[in-house]
Amino acid sequence: MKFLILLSLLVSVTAFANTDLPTCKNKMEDLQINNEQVIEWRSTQKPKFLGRAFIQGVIVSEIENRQGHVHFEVDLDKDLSTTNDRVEVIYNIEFGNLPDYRAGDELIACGDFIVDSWSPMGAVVHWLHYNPKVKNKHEDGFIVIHGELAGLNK
Ligand SMILES: [Ca+2]
Repeated sequence: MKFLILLSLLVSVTAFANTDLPTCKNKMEDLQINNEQVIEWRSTQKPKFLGRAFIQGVIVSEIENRQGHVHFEVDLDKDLSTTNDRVEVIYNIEFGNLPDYRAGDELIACGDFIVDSWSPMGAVVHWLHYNPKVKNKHEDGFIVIHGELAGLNK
């Protein structure tokens, strides 16, 4: 009986987390969270490599906040003692304000991944917003911080 209660709790938590998220598209495919793929790209791909990222991690710190762009250091395995799984996440506030945030908050991001030797983390996830251009095809992205969605304000 205890097991069943625990199981139903787990199922409801998981369902809540998934139903609230918009779909993260990669061409025709619906992406699932791909932290492991992103961590592998980060360590194996060359600068300027491009991929599609749907990540879930925790905010370590705000690296900078200027010219309308907020830069986060995000840890993808949520173990703050390891740093080889971190990426820089950049959000343009032109596409909607972020909720209040602080270190330790959960951050989910759907956008473009790029290996970037200028980044302190060596890798960036950006383009976390809808596509403002009709002619230029690009998948929509978004950002979610402790459950609050941003990036899709049109
Ligand atoms: Ca870590």
